[in-house]
Amino acid sequence: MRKGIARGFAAGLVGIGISALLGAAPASATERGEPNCGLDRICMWEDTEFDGTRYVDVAAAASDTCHEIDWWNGDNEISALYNHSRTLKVTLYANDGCTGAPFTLNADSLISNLNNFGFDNEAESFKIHN
Ligand SMILES: [Ca+2]
Ligand SMILES: [Ca+2]
Ligand SMILES: [Ca+2]
Repeated sequence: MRKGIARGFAAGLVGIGISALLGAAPASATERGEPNCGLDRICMWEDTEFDGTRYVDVAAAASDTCHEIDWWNGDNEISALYNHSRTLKVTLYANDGCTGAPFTLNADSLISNLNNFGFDNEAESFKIHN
């Protein structure tokens, strides 16, 4: 479900302000440090570079369960994710109920900008599996 543009616009302004404070030079991954996501957990963020609201922070356990991303707090907003499981994969789905286009992330992997994979602000549900 698509939500209001005003909210996204406001978040964008906040992002610009933070970037300005940090200076012009983009920080490397090591300078920024690890995204804030515990071992054996799967985390997803509203904004690129693991920024904004961390809408998803769940324990990694393999199952057929479809995990819903909340329709207001996360659907079609996820822009970065960290699969901090050493062994399990995560598959995002473009629609609710683990339907629609899938996107799978391998174990122990992270993506700072889902736009690079054509999946920015698309995910609405996910599965954790082997
Ligand atoms: Ca987003
Ligand atoms: Ca979607
Ligand atoms: Ca959802």
